[in-house]
Amino acid sequence: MAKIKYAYNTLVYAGEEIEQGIERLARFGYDGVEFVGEPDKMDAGRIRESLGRHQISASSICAIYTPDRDLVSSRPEIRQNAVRYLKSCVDFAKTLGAQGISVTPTANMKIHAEADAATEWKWAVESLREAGSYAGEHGIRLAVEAWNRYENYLINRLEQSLALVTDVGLPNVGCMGDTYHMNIEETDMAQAFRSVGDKLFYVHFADSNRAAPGRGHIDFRPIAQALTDIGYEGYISMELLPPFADPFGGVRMEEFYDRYSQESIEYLRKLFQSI
Ligand code: LER
Ligand code: MN
Repeated sequence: MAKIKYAYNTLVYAGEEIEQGIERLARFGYDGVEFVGEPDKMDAGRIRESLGRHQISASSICAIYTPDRDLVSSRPEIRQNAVRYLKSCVDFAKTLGAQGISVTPTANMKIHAEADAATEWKWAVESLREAGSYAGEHGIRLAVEAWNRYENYLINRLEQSLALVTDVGLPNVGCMGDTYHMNIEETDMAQAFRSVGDKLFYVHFADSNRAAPGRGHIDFRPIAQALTDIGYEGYISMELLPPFADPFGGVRMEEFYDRYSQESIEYLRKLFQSI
């Protein structure tokens, strides 16, 4: 049985002190905590101390790509700003002891290209190579996450993530799948995970409606089987978000705190034990 580790993206724990989220995840038996990538707004030293106290690790940094942090902007200063931002996330990850950072070339919710496909691809490769080299020097991995077509136009499926990762050509730059997006974009989610193989660095789990696994209509069994078969030993991080058009608006919904945190890990432990 593959040694899967479980994490939870604290992005959804809006409106509470980060220590509360760390304590909750440790209490429910999670291995890791995923942190929002806003290093300037967070006290890394305090978080590190809290992680130590609760004996839980930092799994990854969920980088936030605003329009001025766009790795494939047509404006070189914006691409540079995005690389600078990623480097600051590398420093943040290192302080917390996190292994990696999620990456999406293009800003969140950007659905139109600014140049022809070949030019944008070149910008993506260049930006990722620069950020990836810096990350590599610090022992941090970058995971290129595919997002659905309504949130992003460049990388929608794992095969595109793998193509970009191959062109970047750095050992610490790999792929990342999120079952919410994959349910929209992939023909066969389990097969998509298999085809990435050992280049799979990180995984987000959510059901079809972005609620806790088991509360929508995704069949997680073939996915768990695929992850087991490819020997995936990284984190599965729950990234659960409210059922709104703007899920990142910070709306507080009670079930996403204790209830979904507990339910998700119980559901997945039972599933992986049965594989
Ligand atoms: C965006 O939809 C996503 O899946 C996240 O991992 C980043 O916030
Ligand atoms: Mn995700």
